[in-house]
Amino acid sequence: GTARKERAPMHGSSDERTRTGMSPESLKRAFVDSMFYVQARYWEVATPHDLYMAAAYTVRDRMLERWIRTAETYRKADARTVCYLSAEYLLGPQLGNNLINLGIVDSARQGARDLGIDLQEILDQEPEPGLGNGGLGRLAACYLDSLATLSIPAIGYGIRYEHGIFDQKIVDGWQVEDCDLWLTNGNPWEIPRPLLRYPVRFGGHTEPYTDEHGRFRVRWVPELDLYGMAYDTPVLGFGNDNTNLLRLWHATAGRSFDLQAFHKGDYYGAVNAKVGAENITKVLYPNDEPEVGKELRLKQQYFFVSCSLQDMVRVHLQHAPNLEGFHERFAAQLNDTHPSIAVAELMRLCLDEHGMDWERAWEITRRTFAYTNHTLLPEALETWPVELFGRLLPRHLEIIYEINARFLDELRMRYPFDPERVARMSLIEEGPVRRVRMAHLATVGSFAVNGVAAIHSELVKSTVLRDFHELWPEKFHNITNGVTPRRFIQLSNPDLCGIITDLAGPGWARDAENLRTLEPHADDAAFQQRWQAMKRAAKERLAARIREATGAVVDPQSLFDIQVKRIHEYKRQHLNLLHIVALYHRIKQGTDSDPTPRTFVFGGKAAPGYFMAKLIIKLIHSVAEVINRDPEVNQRLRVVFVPNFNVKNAECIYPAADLSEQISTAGKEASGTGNMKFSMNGALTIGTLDGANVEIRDAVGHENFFLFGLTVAEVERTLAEGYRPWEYYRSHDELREVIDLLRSGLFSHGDPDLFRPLTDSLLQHDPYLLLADYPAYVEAQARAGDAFRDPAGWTRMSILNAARTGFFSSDRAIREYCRNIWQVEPMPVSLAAGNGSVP
Ligand code: NBG
Repeated sequence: GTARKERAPMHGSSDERTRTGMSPESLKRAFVDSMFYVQARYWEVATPHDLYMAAAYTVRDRMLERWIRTAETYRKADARTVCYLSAEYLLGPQLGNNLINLGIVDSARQGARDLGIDLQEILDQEPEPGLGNGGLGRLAACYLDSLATLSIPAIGYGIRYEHGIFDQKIVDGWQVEDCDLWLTNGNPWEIPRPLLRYPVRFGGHTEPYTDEHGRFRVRWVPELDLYGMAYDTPVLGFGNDNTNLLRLWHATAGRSFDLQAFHKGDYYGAVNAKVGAENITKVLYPNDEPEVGKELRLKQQYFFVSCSLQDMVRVHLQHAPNLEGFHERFAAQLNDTHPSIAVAELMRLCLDEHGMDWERAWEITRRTFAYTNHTLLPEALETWPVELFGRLLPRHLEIIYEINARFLDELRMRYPFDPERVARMSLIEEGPVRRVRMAHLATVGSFAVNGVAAIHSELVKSTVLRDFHELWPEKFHNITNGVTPRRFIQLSNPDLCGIITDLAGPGWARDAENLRTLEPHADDAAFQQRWQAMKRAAKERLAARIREATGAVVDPQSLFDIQVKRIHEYKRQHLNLLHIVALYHRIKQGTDSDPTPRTFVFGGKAAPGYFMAKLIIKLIHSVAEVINRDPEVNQRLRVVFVPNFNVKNAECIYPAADLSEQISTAGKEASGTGNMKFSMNGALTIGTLDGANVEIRDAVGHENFFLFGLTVAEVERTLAEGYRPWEYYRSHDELREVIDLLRSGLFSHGDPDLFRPLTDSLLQHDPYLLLADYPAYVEAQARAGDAFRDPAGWTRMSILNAARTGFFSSDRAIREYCRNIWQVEPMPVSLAAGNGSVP
């Protein structure tokens, strides 16, 4: 009834601008329309999910003209395009972000209010599109946002996982994984393209033959083929009209193999093969630092890379007669080694499918790709057993052998007396199990290699790719990571956004250097009050969320000391715990000298097969249980674990932090990006000289950062000299008491064995040097606690942190990629230039 009346007026209008207008009135009408025509619901029975879907379709309609104009503009201009190849995109909820980028948050809120709906309730309905593990996937999502905002022609290519990163439940203090179901209720942001499909082949063998020109060629006779189908999602820029494309591939069964099986009468066998094909895009591998050797993972990698390159080839051939010039049309960024099989696949396409000769194919390939390294951890560097590789991708293994043979010839010529170096640089690792080294393939097949923070890029050059740096010094770059201020300030922290808007005007988020306008106010009492109120409100919101999620009550006046990130021994959540137990111990002993009340917040997922990480989660809960229940302690200390840390939860956490824990062992965290999100929202950092912490500290000022711990050089020296953690335990009384408490059963209902694997590892090996860094960490924590008791001093430091972190905007990072690596120019899209009608 009401729905119909609401809808009536707009049918009188013939103007498309009205149909997709941005006023509260137009939005309202379109929303009611979507409820009717897309959701097929009437008002009285609409569920909250229906409201969300109707809102999402309303917003999506408003994105399409920009999207289509953008595609048209890029195509007409024949623009050089960035292709970002990434196995992960941790997008986070879309609705709120799209409202911001369209500039219609206020209109939407007003329209919703007129209909008696709270916009926030609609936003809360959106499931998390968790197509990534952590920093690497979230970085890809920030980069898509910046590429669109900077008007750079770009396509994100990836995998449409049916199940993204698992949902984390906590049962009795242990992590339990639950299947992620983000697609079950439909995904309004994607547009399926059933006709945009490419065949992808696996297995079989290769055969030599002579082509019609009498040239030697190789034909791949695969055993299995399937299809990749495109699902497209628009990516809006902020403050411009550019809207880029995120194209994710979904696997469906091919035809040839199952026809055979059907003909043989093996019906179930045929159906099974189909199911097997579709498994490829079923689930994201839940390890942030990849687990090597998993066959399905290699299939996923090749699958999405092959679809993406075939798509790029199709586009290229719309403008050109052959693959000459492919590298001029595209710059393809390899987001870590996951897509590095692209080097062999582009060679295969050039050689086998387009009849090119080797030299030319190699030239084009090497000028197309650039590679970003995201980790130095030896266990995370991807290698594939040659046997597995050859079984799945026989033609690619041949091509890799040929690339390697030519490369090694070059090396032998250059280093005639250094066969060890030649062996070190080979694409193939020799040994009982021979393996393909994907980082070497990516490095050899790319025109540029970059690390993700200054210190990390130096370490890439001096450690994992040292020989390659000596050979090609000019190939190596640093591009320090960045994060988008749209999602991580404007969307997450509306009060901070209000403060900056008052100083710098609306649209400040197009240039994060506008944050500097905060700086002159750092000591202004009235401004400080406003700042404190902003923090306070964010802390209250988080406190409410914590209560809802865990039942725990925390005091927003206390120092919020937060560590949220994947759980990993190198990230040292257990070092944080050692400090917490030390504070507990002091209070119980009556020797406490730091009366600052603190709330310790943890969040993060552990890889399902990573026992130590899961034990750390259990220990957090166990320590929390003892501390939070003890009236002698819980006035001063509280410990909480926020379950299921993801982008959605993160948006509520970063603004509420006073202190950001960035305490990895120096040399282990490539960059970190949470560190940037915290600092931009006015948290102070307690951290080591690792990853981007180094640059954050330089940017915000050393006096506004709590530094502690061994440097990379000191870590190396300590290990080289034969590190004996036991000696730190013996000689440091408090450290010994803390570890003994963990071993006493106090935190495990009397069971002294529960946390033994952790304490044993610390006392026997301690590969991440927690004990060596413990005294310095506790001392830095004491400084932080003292500083917090001076609100004006703390607030000043908080303001300066936010004011000086504009450098860590992903816009800056993307500008550097454009200039130093991709050589690509902006191509602004103007809606006004079109005739304004839908084509
Ligand atoms: C991660 C690093 C982080 C870094 C992100 C983004 C992998 C392999 N690496 O330190 O651990 O911030 O990449 O660059 O996920």
